[in-house]
Amino acid sequence: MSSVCIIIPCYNEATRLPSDIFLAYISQNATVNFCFVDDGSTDQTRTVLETMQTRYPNRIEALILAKNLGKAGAVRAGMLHCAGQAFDYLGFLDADLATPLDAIASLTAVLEANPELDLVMGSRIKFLGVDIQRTLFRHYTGRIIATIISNILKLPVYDSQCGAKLFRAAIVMNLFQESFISPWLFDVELLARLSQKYGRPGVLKHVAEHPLRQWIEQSDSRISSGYMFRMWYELYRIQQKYRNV
Ligand SMILES: Nc1nc2c(ncn2[C@@H]2O[C@H](COP(=O)(O)OP(=O)(O)O)[C@@H](O)[C@H]2O)c(=O)[nH]1
Ligand SMILES: [Mg+2]
Repeated sequence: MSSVCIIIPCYNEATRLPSDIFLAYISQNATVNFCFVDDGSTDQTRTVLETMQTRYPNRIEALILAKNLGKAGAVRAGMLHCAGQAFDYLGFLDADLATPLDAIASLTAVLEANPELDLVMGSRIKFLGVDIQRTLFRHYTGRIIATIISNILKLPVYDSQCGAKLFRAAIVMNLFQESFISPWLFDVELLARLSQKYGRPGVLKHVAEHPLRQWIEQSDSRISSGYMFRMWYELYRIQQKYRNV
């Protein structure tokens, strides 16, 4: 059976993190492990994570960062930390479980069934039969940003920013080696790095999107409204850095 480790970046998640759901999931899914990364939180996140770790010391790790690095830095630290361990697949999900944990099995199944794929990304596509809940504002802004990103990358990617991604472990060390320009748009950089590695359209054989069955946006986002302005500058810098891809 393939083993999976999921990185959960956590910034001031002490009251929001659904520990019970994680612990119940661990008890029912023998092949899935978690690495929670405390991203320099100023609340009790560290205690919450270490308490979970004591319940399943072999299956849950709490990686504590002294300084706040932002989501990209926290995910990168967790991925690099786990890349040397004996997992088949490494991925990440948001701490608020906007993507429920049962997505792990469906994303794993996609990589298992398609040996040429290095990355499967959850995609929040709203259609009949799935449960994608986002405010109208976040839906529209998200769709505009995603479309611009798709054009910058020159890839037909629908939802680069979805916080649910699973990688074949062998690719992780290389892909996450260099630090990211942007704390929130690192997914764009990951796709640009894969384009660099495989060329375009070669990358299309190695990355797939998979529609999520459920995504329930949690209202208390940790992204500040001021970031909406900074984001455009970061996108510009990413475009400049990877312009020869
Ligand atoms: N805002 C924020 N979130 C971080 C940071 N580091 C890690 N995260 C995690 O990034 C994930 C996504 O955050 P969230 O507020 O749910 O973002 P959103 O749902 O995309 O608006 C959560 O698991 C956070 O705990 C950070 O420095 N700031
Ligand atoms: Mg969220």
